[in-house]
Amino acid sequence: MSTHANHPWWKSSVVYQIYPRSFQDSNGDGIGDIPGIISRLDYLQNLGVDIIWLSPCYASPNDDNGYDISDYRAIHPEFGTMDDFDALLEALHNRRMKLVMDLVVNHSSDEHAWFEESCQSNDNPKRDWYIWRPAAADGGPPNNWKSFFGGSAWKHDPATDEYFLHLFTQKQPDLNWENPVVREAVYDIMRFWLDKGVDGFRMDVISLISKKPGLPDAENPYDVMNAYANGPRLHEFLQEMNREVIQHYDIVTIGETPGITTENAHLYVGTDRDELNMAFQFDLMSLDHGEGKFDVSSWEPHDLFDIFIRWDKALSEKGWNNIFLGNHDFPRPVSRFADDGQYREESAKMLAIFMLSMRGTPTIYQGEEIGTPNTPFHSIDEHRDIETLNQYRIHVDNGGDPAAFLNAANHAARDHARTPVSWDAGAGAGFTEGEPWIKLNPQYEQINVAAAEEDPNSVLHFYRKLLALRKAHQVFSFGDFDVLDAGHDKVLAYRRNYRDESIEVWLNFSGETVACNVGGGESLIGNYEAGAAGELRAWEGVIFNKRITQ
Ligand code: TEU
Ligand code: CA
Repeated sequence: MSTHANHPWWKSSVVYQIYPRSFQDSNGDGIGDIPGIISRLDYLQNLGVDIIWLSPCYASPNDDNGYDISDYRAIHPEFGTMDDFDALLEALHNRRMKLVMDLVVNHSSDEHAWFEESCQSNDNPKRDWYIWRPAAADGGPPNNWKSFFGGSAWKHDPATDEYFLHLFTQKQPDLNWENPVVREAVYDIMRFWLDKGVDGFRMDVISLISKKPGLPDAENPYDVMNAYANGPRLHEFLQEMNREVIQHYDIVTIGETPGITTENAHLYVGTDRDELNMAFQFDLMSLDHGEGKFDVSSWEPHDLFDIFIRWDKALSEKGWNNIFLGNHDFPRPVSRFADDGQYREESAKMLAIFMLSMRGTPTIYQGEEIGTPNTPFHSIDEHRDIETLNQYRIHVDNGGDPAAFLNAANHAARDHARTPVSWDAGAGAGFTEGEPWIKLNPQYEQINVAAAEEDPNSVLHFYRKLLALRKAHQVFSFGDFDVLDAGHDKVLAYRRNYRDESIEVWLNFSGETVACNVGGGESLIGNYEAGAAGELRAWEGVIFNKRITQ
């Protein structure tokens, strides 16, 4: 294995995200859990990933599936015990793998003891831990801010006759980061997990923690990605967090950052900033959004290419990119960006080549490695996500057509990513022996891990080969990224160079054979047998060896 002198470990790592509710159930209650994860560690190790990012597994009333935390130091009993957690961490470390936890501290649950105390009276010691304001002059909410999930961002508390701020659901009150005692409490939580040995944090909506002084009306309150992000004290808080906690551990920090742009991103992840290591961009999320995400608009492949090209330019020299095509908030990449029908396998492999041949740290979301497609939802009752349920109600209350909403949700809903991993063709898809908490992907009898293991040409085996290739050659993680003149607007081509290594990547984002400038040469990996120069077949992806020592 090559060494990576002068590069921190997380730059040459590949992350795999686990959404614990939907990964593997071990006790038949239909809900994924930590013992279930432990039972699949051989699979993850054989896949070739290095870091597991675990979505929240803390105590939570599950209004937003764990992104509403009622005790930051406890494991949700549905997921197991603290002993189970410790066993998971140890089992990962024994495999020389790492564990990144989700840190959700823009808000807590309204069932957190801090908030319960904060509600007790207008002058209790924890009142100032959250953001309380009296009604506006007209008796309504204090300002025009909107929740990310629809409706006002303020909820009235009759007992103390004030409103509290919640940028997400009503059960996710925003913490008041202006209060230094709150910040210290957050740092303590971080130390608690780091002292156990966890290897870093993915920080939920960390771009929202600093609110604009005086909480003025937003110019466009519906532009939630921008209106509430990048507050004036944000970077002061992140630098303080770095000084107080991060710099004392050898960890990775990944910001989830709505409102980040290629212009302001270096403020978060610039090597000279002492804040975070990487950040999730949101351009990819809004790629197909019209008036919001349930208004699906069309896009062209070059819109997608531009996003990755711009982000590489913005960060790769003086920061670092996180490369991803999906997560628990997105529909499935093969359905969204490629073809989940006739060319499902080819196009899923092409997307894998794309993601795993870029500069940056790639993050694979569970199920992507078998090319899992979206799940058709036939009625609102099949949906579980609070975002979809809220927006549906708002849409219908405003006289909108329910069928139109459901159609949009079949493209955009977060539940596509949250249907369980399909492990085998048995009842419960090998995910559960009970009744799953959300419907299974209806194609699980054909598209599942066991079937993919049997088929040497499967998407899964392709991921394994690509991950091994990426690990063997530093050019994948660190090489320059030079976009080539592909000669066709649905083809992306780039050259990667690092020291004495050089590769060329060609990707056809269309279901047609297209004429383009592809040359030829020795292919390191591709989703078809070697082809003719001058053309790429439907969804073809290929990496040429321009100069590599094997
Ligand atoms: O998501 C942040 C975020 O910006 C989301 O609101 C995103 O815009 C939304 O999913 C679009 O549909 C994080 C978590 O990833 C998400 O699961 C949580 O619901 C949210 O924070 C609140 O904690
Ligand atoms: Ca379970």
